[in-house]
Amino acid sequence: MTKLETIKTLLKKSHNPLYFYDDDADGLVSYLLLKRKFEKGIGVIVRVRGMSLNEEGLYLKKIDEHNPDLVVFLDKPNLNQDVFDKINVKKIWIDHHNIVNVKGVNYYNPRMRNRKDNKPTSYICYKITGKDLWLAAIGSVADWSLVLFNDFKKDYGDLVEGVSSLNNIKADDVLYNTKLGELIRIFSFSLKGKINEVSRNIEMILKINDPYEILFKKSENGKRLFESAERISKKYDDLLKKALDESKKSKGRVIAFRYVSDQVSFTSDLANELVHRNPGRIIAVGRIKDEQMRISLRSSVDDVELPGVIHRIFSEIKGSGGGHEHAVAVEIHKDDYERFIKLLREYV
Ligand SMILES: [Mn+2]
Repeated sequence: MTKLETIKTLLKKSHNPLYFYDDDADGLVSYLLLKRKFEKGIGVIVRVRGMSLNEEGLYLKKIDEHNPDLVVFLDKPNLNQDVFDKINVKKIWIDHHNIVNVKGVNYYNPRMRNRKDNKPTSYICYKITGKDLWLAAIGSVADWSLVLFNDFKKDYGDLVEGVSSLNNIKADDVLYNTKLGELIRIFSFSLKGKINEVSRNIEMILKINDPYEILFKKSENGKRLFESAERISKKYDDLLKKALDESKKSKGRVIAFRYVSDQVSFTSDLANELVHRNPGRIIAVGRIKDEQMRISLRSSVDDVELPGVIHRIFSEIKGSGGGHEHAVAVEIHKDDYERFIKLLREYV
C-alpha cells in the first residue's frame, strides 16, 4: 500500500477524527476536502504560530476534550516528535513545508521524494478524496500553485476568463485577475476576524456545493459569506492603499511596510499583493501585536531564498519562523524591527 492509501484507509476506518489545520486557505481547504469526503470528525483551526508551548497546549487540550481515535494535522509546519509522543492514538500529518524527522506518525510530505516538490496540502488531500475540484483549486492557487489549473479550467472556464488565453500563466495572474482569485480572497477573508465569526463562516462553507453560490450569492449561505468578506475587504483595501503609497517611496530592493492591529492579520495577503505589483522586489509586511511583531516576507526573485536569509538574520537577533523559498513568516520582538529590516536589506 502506498502512503496515501494507508492514510485513506485510516481516515475511512476512524469514527471521530480530530483535524488541526493551518489558518489559511490551503489549510482550510485541506480540512474541508477530508471532512466532506469522510463525513465525520471535528476541525480545529490553528492560529498560534511556532511550535511553542501554546501550540502544543492547544493540541493536547482539544484532544482531551474530544477524545478522538485519530488526530490529523494539515498544512502545519514544524511539528516535533515531542507533540506526537504525547498523543496516544493514531496520527496523520500531511504537509508541504520543510521535512521534519519524526516517527510514530503517518507523515506525508511531497518533499520527501523531491526536496523542491512543495505541492499544496489541499492538492494532496484532493488526491486522497478525488472530489470537490473547485475547493482544491482554491486551496492550491491560494498557495501560488497551478497544479490544478488546467483541470479547473475544463470545468469552470468562465471563472478563469481573465487569464485563460495567456500563454504563460502565473499563479498571481489568477489570484488578482480572475473570479477564481476573487473566490480565494473570500476564503482567505472568511478566516479573519473574531473566532466565533470564523467558525460560523467555516460551517457555512462546508454546506456550499459550488463556487457560484458564493460568487453570485445564489444561496443564503453563499450570500452571507460574500457579504462577510466584503466587510473585511474594506479594512484590507485601506491598508493596501497605505502600503502601496509606502512602496512607491521606498528605494532599493526591499519594500517594507508595517501596521498595528490586535485583531485582524493581513500580513500574508498584503505581502502577496505587494510582490505581485512589484516584481523583482523583496517584500516585508509587519504587524505589531502586543510586544511582538509578525512579518510576512515575499521574494519573487530566484536568487533570494528566504529561509536562508532569515537563518542568517536570526544568528544576530532573536526570532522564529519559516516557510517556503519565496514566502516565509517570522516573529520577532517589536523593538528589533528596524534592525531586522536593516539586516534584510543587507542580505538580499
Ligand atoms: Mn500550504
